[in-house]
Amino acid sequence: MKNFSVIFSLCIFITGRSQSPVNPLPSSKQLAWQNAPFYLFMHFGPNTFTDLEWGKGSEKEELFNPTAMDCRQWCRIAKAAGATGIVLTAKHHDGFCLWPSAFSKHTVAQSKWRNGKGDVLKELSSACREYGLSFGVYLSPWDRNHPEYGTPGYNDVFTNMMNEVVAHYGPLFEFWWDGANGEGPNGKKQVYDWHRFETTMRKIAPNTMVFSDIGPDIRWVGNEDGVVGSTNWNLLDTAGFSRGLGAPPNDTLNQGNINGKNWLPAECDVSIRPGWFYHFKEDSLVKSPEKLFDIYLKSVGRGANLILNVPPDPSGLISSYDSAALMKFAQLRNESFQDLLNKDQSVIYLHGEKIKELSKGKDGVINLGKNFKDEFLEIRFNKELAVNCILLKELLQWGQRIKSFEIEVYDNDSLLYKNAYTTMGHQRIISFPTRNSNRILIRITGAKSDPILGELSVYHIPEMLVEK
Ligand code: FUL
Repeated sequence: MKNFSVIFSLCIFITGRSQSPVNPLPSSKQLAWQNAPFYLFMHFGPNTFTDLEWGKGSEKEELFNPTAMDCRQWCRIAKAAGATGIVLTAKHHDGFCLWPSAFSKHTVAQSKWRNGKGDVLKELSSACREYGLSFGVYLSPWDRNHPEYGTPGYNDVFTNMMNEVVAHYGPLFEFWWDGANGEGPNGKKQVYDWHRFETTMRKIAPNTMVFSDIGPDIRWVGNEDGVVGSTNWNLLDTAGFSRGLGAPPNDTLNQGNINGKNWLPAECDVSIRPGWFYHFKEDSLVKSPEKLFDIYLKSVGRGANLILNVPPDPSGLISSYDSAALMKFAQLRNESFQDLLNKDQSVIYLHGEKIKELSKGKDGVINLGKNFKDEFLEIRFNKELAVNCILLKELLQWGQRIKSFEIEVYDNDSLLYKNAYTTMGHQRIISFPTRNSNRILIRITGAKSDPILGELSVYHIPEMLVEK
């Protein structure tokens, strides 16, 4: 299907209107991370060979023996899928380390793979560098193998492992702390020293974005379906909460807190398959490209990041089922969001006054001012166009401000479609059944302070992809 789009870059800055910040604000590393919102997750380890999701920790090291592992294949696929990085499970709950850690005897070095000389983190981090991808690490604090788990000594082990991973395979764009906290081999649960883990990470990797239920840099989204709330505040109150069982309720994580004290953007984690690890029996259950697109609209299209899990198989390769779905998913995104319908034949008006001829491809700044409720943005086309998708961006460096907005789609004076929305955030992709329209109105109906918008784009996406 031929797709159409119109991109409006708002290259104006209306002077005399304040850009004073509405706190809390994102750090520059958080903003940069939000600007690269789609990357892959890879679950790989003993479970890949035992068909389990949670290994027991007692698996023999020799089980881990991928016969044809090729991290460059993983990177080629990630790159072609339009992902910007890969986060690997360096150690899952079974405790097996995919690098030869000096702090465990349950690692690749004790396996027969590559005669005990293999190192998945080394191979993947260098392949990522070669392909221009960011590299990140998931390190499970829960460890069902380590003899010290359940004793204070294990906090040293975990801290040492973080040091090791950062020193040998960094820089890391993201570090993933799973909140799970079950029993270890001695039947005891660990009391994690989160304060120490956090200060360690800050010291050794200040530029790494650290994920957990409650940050410090990225929050969990409260489900494993890849869906953030249609109301999505980048703000969260974390005081009194902890990771794991003590985390905020899932719906709070899903929507954030309107007046939250911390800037904590959401990351949507979801697997391309039912499980996180590869299982042969799930080859036929790989999510369809259309389903992945729907997830994209409900994560990236609501201002969150999407980390999509694509688990390598026992040979150490990404299966053709997963890569085929990823390639088609990339094609759907390209078809939907890349073709410009019209570069010159549309103009944006602010409350009836023409504000700028449009130029393609550059974000601008438009401040709707204190009286925003009396204003509206109007996009006028010089002919009727088939439209069904609008992408709006709020510029977050001054804080997240917009609480609610409305869209009205007209043909001359006939109202063809109208809907109300809550947050706009980093980007909001709205889709609706196709209308032939020559003008669209955007009204900001609620905001904490002057609404500040960046890009405003109108598209015609394949009808079957309109959000359900
Ligand atoms: C969960 C884990 O228990 C799952 O195995 C998986 O790693 C998922 C991403 O996080 O907490």
